[in-house]
Amino acid sequence: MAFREKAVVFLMMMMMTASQVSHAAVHKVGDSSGWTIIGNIDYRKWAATKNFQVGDTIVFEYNAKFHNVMRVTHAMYKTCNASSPLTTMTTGNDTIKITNYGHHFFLCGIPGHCQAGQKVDINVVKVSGAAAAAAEAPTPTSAMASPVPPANVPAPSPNNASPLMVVKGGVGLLTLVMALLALLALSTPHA
Ligand SMILES: [Cu+2]
Repeated sequence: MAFREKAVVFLMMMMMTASQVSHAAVHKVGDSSGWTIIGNIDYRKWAATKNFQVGDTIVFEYNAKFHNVMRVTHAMYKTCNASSPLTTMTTGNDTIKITNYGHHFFLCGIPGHCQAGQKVDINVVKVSGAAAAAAEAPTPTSAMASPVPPANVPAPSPNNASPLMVVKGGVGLLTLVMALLALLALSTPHA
């Protein structure tokens, strides 16, 4: 593997690490109010203020005597149909880990509650550009195990392909910084 390719792999690993860190958010439905019909909480508004990502966790906190959480289809969500939910949760502190993009519809199955507004549409929007590519790329396990070239490989010479080529037509300062970091990390063992 050429030095430049190693730099690219390393760069992608760093970007994935960065995106994983920033993705692991926990969203409590209704914030401090939780999952309820008291106070006419606008869960549509609540959801609109959030940036849901794959890997995030959704928490429904409520009094299990009065409410539950049903995951339903879009049609059921629209009509508040609680007759055949995809899943039903009843602990009062239910967590759902988002594993895929798209809409995730939930409602309270207690009669009248969904009609009163106890329903939420968690829309996980696909992120665009480099972040998405990094997030979706398979984990390079072997590269992760040994990102440093073997000792018998000559150290990269100054006229070797520069990682700066990687960011040609680039995606900004962050990428440039990461490329430089990757270069540093790759060259250090040979210094
Ligand atoms: Cu309810």
